[in-house]
Amino acid sequence: MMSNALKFYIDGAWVEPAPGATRLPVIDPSTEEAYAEIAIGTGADVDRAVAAARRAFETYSQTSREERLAILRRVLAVYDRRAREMGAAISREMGAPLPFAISNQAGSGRAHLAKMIETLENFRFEELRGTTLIAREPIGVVGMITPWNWPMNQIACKVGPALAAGCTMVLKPSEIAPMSGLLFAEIMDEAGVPKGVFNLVNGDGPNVGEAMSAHPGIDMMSFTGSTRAGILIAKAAADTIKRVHQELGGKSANILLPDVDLEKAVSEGVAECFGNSGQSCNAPTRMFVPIDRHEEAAAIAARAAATFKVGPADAEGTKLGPVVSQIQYDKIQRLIETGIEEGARLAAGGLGRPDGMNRGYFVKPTVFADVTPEMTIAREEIFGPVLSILSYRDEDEAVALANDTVYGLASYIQSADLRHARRLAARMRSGNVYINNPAWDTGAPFGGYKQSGNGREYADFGLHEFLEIKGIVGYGAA
Ligand code: TXE
Repeated sequence: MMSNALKFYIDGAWVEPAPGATRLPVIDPSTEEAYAEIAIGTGADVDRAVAAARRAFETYSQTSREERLAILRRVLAVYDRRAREMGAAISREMGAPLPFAISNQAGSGRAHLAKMIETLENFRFEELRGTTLIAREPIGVVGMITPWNWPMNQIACKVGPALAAGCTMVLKPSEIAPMSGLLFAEIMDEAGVPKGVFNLVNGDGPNVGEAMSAHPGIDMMSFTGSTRAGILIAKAAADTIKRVHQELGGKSANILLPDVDLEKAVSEGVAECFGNSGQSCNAPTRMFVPIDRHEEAAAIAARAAATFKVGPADAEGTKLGPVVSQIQYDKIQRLIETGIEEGARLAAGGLGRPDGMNRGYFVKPTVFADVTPEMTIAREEIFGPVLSILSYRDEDEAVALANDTVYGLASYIQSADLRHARRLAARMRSGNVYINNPAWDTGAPFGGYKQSGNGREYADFGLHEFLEIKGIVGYGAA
């Protein structure tokens, strides 16, 4: 068991929380058993972490590209050495099947760190336009609040660019899945990141998260999580005019054009939707199929869903682990119930746990057919292994329905004709479009239109978020 779980990492040391902290059990979603405890801090811990980060900013902001590269390379080396441990920590805290947690969850953190090293090697911080120098400088102290669904993906895609930019930071990982964040702090420590540059405080949203968002010593908030919390963070941040980067919820459409191999496109669509037990902000949860192929698509999706073996995260052969918590389990059940009540047809799965499983937050892989655009399940983010199949009559209708959502994180297009897919991509009101389910690209900007957030993460797009721009006019005068 991790010895630092009840501590915070502040100013280069593991410290006891300030008086007033409480404790929160960490629950294994596969068993519903508490296997660790963390401390839930208060505003006093935030104050202390921010003070350390502010002091460190004085020197860290002045470091050279080479110094920052050396730090990032050391972080990556330690991260790689502890990658299996990281995968195991993520698997246990949020329920992802162990092999997936190692390769995809821990692996995504590695990929971001490696990409940031490459990005920093080539990044232009300064450019001269006429006599004006445009200088990109670190924004200052960054507050980071991250969720439980892709914990290391989110932490690495914020910490990596912040380090590269010359920022210092205070991270509050999700209190639901905090063990990977604690392990990450150990990695930062072992890698010799200068003291005060990276600080970690555990806590909940209403206290620690709010204190960070409102803190005058924090120059920017970078948040990934629900739209609900994103709004609260932006409001709390408003009085200090800090920059707020938000990566929020989604309800992504997947348009299957009539020319696709339906068997392949539907099965892949199910897999994309159910991956990580449906707990990805960009999951394609609304599948749009031509109206005359609806029955066929529903049958294929039901067959595909049946191949998703549900099981504990550490069991051999598990394809679908539990969802993260009782709260999420209840939310998903409520939405499945609403889907049935509003008249959608269950093609696979449904209410309750899979047969024979009575402990653990296990949800049946569920497919709804005959879903119409106004139904709750077609509008609200479910965040579980639940797919909705909708129909369209012609392409204009497909585009209109796909865009008819408050969210705008991602869209998916399936077509045998790449040129056709490209034309359609231009009509999607979302920050990402995926054509024919491509491999993950850490170089593609990631972020949302509309209520899915603002700002972009990954590679140089992520790095820009943590920079201020200074125009020095007359710099190049003769
Ligand atoms: O998220 P929260 P929850 C969506 C998904 C899910 C729903 C609820 O639909 O079903 O959100 O999940 C911190 N000030 N996503 O309730 O609350 C919190 O401590 C500052 C999509 O678990 O947003 C945690 O660190 N911080 C999403 C983080 O926000 C606050 C990933 C995320 O928790 C806060 C997760 C506050 N007032 C959920 N309230 C994605 N974009 O991928 C909470 N937090």
